[in-house]
Amino acid sequence: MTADPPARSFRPKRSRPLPPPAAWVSAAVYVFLYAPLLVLVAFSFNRARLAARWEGFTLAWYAVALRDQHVLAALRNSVLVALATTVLATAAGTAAALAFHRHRFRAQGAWDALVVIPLVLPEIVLAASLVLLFGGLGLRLGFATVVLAHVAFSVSYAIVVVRARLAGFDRTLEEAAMDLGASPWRTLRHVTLPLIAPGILAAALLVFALSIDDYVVTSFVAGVGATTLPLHIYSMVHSGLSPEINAVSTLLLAATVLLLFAAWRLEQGRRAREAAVPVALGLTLLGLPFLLAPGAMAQGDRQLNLYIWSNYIAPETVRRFEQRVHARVNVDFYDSNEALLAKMQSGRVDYDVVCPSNYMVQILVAQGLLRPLDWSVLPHGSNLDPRFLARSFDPGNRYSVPYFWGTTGIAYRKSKVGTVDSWGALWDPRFRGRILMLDDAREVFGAALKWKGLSLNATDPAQLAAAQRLLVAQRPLVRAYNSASFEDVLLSGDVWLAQGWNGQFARAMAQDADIAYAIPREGSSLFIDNLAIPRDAPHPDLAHAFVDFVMEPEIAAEICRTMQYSSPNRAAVPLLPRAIRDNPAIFPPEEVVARTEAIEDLGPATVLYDRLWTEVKTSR
Ligand code: N2P
Repeated sequence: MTADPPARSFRPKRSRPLPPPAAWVSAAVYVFLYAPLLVLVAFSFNRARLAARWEGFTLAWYAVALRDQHVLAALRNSVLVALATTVLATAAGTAAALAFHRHRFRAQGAWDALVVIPLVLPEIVLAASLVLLFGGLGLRLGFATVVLAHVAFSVSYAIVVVRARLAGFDRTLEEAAMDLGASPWRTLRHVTLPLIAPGILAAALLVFALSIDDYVVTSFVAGVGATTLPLHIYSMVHSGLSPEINAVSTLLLAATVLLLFAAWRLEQGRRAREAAVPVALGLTLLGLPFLLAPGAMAQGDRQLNLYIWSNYIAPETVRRFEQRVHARVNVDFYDSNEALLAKMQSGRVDYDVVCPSNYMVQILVAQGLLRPLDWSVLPHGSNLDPRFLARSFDPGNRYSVPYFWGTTGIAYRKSKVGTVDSWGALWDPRFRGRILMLDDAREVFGAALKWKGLSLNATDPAQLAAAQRLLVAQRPLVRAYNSASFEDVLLSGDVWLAQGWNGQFARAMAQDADIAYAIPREGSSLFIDNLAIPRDAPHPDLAHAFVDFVMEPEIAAEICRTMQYSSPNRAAVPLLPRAIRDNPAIFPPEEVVARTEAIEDLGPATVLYDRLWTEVKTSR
């Protein structure tokens, strides 16, 4: 008889206190690991709308989150995906672990390695390969692909955990059962499985926790209607940080911690009963969406899937449309035309309305990815300003209607940099580490080209090489390349000069008088971003209804007022407050517009831009 099971014999008998320096370092590591989470939890109880300052305790954000149908639907999707993943991955993992335990395969070492590689494989690689695989198989991205992908990345964990349990398993018990006449199946059911049950349960809980909060893989394989909570939280971040996100994140955190705690107890060899309380609590938290919104899934039959630039539509506008047509709107966001193109080219997404910029309309049309509009159901099109119609990228507006237009320029902190009127300011070494550039090949090259008096549609390799040299030289000055929240980084004071798009800067200026916006004297880019309907849109009628809706003067005015990009809707302009109508950052005077240039589709030269841009970003 041995006193200790082998797994425990490594443990020191008594715990000895750490020597002080080690204790300090350990403490610092724990603070580093957990301080952000504690801040998030604390701020989920903060009364203030803008999370930065403590203004007193409230539970209101939890109430807001638990009433938000979108949050509940996303949470419900997450739970369903995690449950399905848990069942599949745990079953497959257990079977594999048993096979490994019973048989020695030829080249066993290689098989062992193949099982653990997915644990260390960069998630992004797995994500990209799954998209390719699903595309090749002709699978439509949705709930099923998310589950398959989650099984793919979590099954290894299940195998490893169950195998660990099997390592201490006494095979003679199985042999005894068989000697006494039990069939292999009976032996499995009555001897093997009960003995390794804690391991299986631990594996199941781990798989559940991994699946419920996965972002990277899910974002690749989700498609419309399968938005999970992590994806939804990320999209909420795009339309402005709110304490509601902290509340939802805290709930998710609590559920995950409880389940992991239960898994850990089981792994320690505790009996299943001892893990019951944390499991029950964790599952109750995750069950909230089913209790609170029993109908959330069912109302999915009439829905519109909108894929649009971040900071381009306010939640209240979306809600207004939902109420008007009694349908649900799923909104996903992107921050570059190229991201939109990649999604559309994957060919298996169900978006009904998208928002490409001028040159991207042309590319999408050329690739046959857009559906001609039915102008007979777009009566409010007459409100549009003819200056933005019939442009070269879509001469007869067969495929697109202008939604916003605007400029790319520089916003800056006056108190730190004085006045700015040239792209050259973004190369000023005095502002090292205080400069932000868009994360956008065409815009960033555009800035360098314009600064040197060239066209931002240059295709001459020598000119592009010169622009690349400038950008490589600028790289050490650049704090970040960011197309999503460039105005926030300016507001926070981390950055003093930012290249970016006018609307978000106009909103920042309204919050902080020290911020100014300049369209450099060398000229800049002008964009017209348009609504269009993808060729395979599943709900073209609702899509047309939405496109017409946003062209109504009141709605167009609301969109312009809330997002502060420039409206191409002639009838909306008089409805805007003076502060917006007369703001030159939003509606620049004619002479400024005259020195802008639109980004155009450059055909084959695009590849050159992509290559040069990747080199800039990876240069040191
Ligand atoms: C909105 C970005 C504006 C789009 N986040 C520029 N085409």
